[in-house]
Amino acid sequence: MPMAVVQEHLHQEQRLSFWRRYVFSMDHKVIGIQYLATSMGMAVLGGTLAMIIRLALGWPEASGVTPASYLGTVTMHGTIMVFFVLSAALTGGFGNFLIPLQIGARDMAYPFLNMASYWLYPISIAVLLASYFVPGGPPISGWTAYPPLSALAQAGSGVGQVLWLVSLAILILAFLFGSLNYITTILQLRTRGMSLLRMPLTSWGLFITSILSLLSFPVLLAAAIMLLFDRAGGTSFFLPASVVINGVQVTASGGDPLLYQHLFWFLGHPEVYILILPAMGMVSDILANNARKPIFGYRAMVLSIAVIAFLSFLVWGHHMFVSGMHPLLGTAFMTTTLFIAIPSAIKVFNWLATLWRGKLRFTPQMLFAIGFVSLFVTGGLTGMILGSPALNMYVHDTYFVVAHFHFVMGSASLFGIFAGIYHWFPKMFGRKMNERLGRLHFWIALPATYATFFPMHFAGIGGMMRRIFSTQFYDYLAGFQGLNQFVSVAAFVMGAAHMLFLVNFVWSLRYGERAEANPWGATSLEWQTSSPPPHDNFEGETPEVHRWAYDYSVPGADDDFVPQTEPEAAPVGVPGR
Ligand code: HEM
Ligand SMILES: [Cu+2]
Repeated sequence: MPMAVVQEHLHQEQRLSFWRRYVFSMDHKVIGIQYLATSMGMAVLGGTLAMIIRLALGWPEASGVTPASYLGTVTMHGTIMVFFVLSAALTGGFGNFLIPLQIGARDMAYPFLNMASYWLYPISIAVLLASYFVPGGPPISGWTAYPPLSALAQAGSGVGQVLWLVSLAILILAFLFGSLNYITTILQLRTRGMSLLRMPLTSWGLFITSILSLLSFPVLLAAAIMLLFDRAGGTSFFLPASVVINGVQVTASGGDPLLYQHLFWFLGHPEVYILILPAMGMVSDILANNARKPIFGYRAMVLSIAVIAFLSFLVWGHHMFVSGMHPLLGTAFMTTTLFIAIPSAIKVFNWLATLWRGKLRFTPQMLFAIGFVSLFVTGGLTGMILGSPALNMYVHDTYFVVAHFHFVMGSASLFGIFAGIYHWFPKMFGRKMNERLGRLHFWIALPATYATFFPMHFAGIGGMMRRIFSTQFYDYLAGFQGLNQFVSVAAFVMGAAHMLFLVNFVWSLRYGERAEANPWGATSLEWQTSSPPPHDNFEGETPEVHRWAYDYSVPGADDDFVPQTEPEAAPVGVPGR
């Protein structure tokens, strides 16, 4: 863009009304913060539901929860956490805020589409929450919405399930708009010198995630629309010819509920990686920055993100081992599933090698990034057990699975988000978060997270199934009451720790220590502009890139980091980067 045009653009921006600047903004930074703030609100809601679940499992009579309301609570908790908190915060929040800044662009490729993407999100929230106010209340079929339960009004809740499906369809559109934008922006708008293999791993994680979203979410969209037809339009894509509900036979022209499971998990498994790859990228950058060392094995990191993404399309059947699948097919899905352990292990090895003999700085973001690695490993190990059909049969649909995915997805991704917020808060708001409170948050949250989710493995091996309201209905589970009460108390402590984070966030917005442009001594482009950055990110002229993003502690350099904008004459850490 010629200078005159830029000036004119900036001038126009200054004239924009409050509404166009902060509410219906097309600035990727504002949209990123809007996504983040909204997802934090949803996290409070999803967290409150989690506390209700734990209250019911610990003290069923005293909690006031009924079996029917319990199922609604579990469904809303899972749906909110997976789609409305983790997906929205990672791709909507960090994706928007960071991608243009890290690749040296002035904004996204399609700013209007970006604004539309954000505004679909609160609309989908409104539709979802409306299910609390309709006859029959919220849906009860879980975050996976398996038919026939979700397809038959006789079996589940009423309008609530329809609202759930509509809400998800709207949210998927929002995510599709976002992914299209991110992919185009990364492919087309990188600044001079920013080759793909010079991009920070955060941008790589977000880039590959966008490709995953674009290829997998449409499948769920199709499944949701077909399910909507089954439920409200008289079709029977997923309805068996005959089911008996409460002693009454319900007939349909005959479809296949298993078809839905295939469609769901064809999205569902990539979705779990949609929630972990951006966190992996951010954690890589935060570890390198706080160890003052280049990331170990950059190319291997990029490659393993890509391989994980590719394999994630070939493993969905591991969610369906017990659905009557042919043993040979089960073996095939086992093989692809266990293959994912290889790139995952490469990443873990590289993170540890990055820390090895670094000058470690234990900032809150560093602690949460290390916590992420720990939680990912703990959850990944049980993934290997679940990926083997012979072992899976025994623990499928028990609390063992709940433990697995709360470690690997729930907690690890959440820790990645915390690390990201502590790290990029100064860039977003021009102030730092309180470090002491941040460290306290971590040192309560990590042990509480382990205390909450680790014992669930034992409950699962003992046969406690998912989504049951109380262990008291089954003699063989009665012995698990103590364990469940322990878990509930740990969960309350964990919830309280995260409240500390919220207090810190809000307090720091006003009273946090003022941050300069580059408070962490970081190399990537977003740190080479003011905090917060101006409307066009780089004051008219986009920066030129001369090296990769990991020149930390380069021998012979004046400082212990060399920004990506520094010309070649300065020492280069790894030649050719
Ligand atoms: C080494 C990597 C992994 C392996 C081998 C693995 C394997 C499995 C298997 C076999 C199941 C099905 C268990 C059953 O229902 O009987 C499962 C469930 C699950 N996994 Fe993983 N997993 C891995 C990593 C991940 C990651 C990275 C995430 C998320 C970020 C994740 C999230 C989930 C979720 C959400 C479920 C349960 C879904 C449900 O039934 O509601 N997994 N995993
Ligand atoms: Cu999976």
